Amino acid sequence: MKASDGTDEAKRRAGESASGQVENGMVVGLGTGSTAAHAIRALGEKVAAGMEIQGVPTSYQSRTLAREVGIPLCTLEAARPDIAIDGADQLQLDGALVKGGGAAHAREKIVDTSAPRCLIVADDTKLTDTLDHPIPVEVLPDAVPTVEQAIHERDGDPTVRTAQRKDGPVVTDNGNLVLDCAFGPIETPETLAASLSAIPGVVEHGLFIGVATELHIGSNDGVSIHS
Ligand code: ABF
Repeated sequence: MKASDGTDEAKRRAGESASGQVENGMVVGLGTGSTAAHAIRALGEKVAAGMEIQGVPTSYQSRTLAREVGIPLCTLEAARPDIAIDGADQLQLDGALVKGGGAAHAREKIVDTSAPRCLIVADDTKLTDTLDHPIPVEVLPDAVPTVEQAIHERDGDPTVRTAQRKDGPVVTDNGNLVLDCAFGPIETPETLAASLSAIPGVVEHGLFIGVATELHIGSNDGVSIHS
């Protein structure tokens, strides 16, 4: 299989591969990002062809796209997903992930962990032996200074995420801020995940450990599936 250069084609292959696991009658967690968007579009085509599914969106972005392509939506109050399909920023083959590049990781973690099957879709440039991507940490606005201090105490380097327009910080769907926290290579992701979760004021962080049940990895000429 050829290594990809992270093109949209490789993402499309991954997204469409995962959408092929969705069966009639299922409730589907709808992930965020450009790779998960391919899965949502493919599911929209299935709905147009007569398949009956419901989607639980993980963000404003995925809710908007699902509406556009005609996927009926529901909430976690109404039903639990049978399967979730979501993207990642970096991943190991054992399923440890960094997510949160879209600042949607809090709701993604709720929806992804509520499903018995969580399919992660990504192009092969995101695979790594050791996670070293900065970890997005969603923080209550009042807690930014104390969480920054706690990240430094854990040998991390936090940066408040700012909007591309540079006129202020990124605000999540939940009204919070995001600290991108660089730790260098992360040898024991589960230990760091537990340590970040313990900081007061942290709403959720982007380390997803033991959540993924299947990885659909797109390349230039195909998809490899790891479970
Ligand atoms: C979401 O979108 C994230 O948790 C992850 O940060 C990002 C991946 O985006 P893309 O597929 O566009 O690279 O799933």
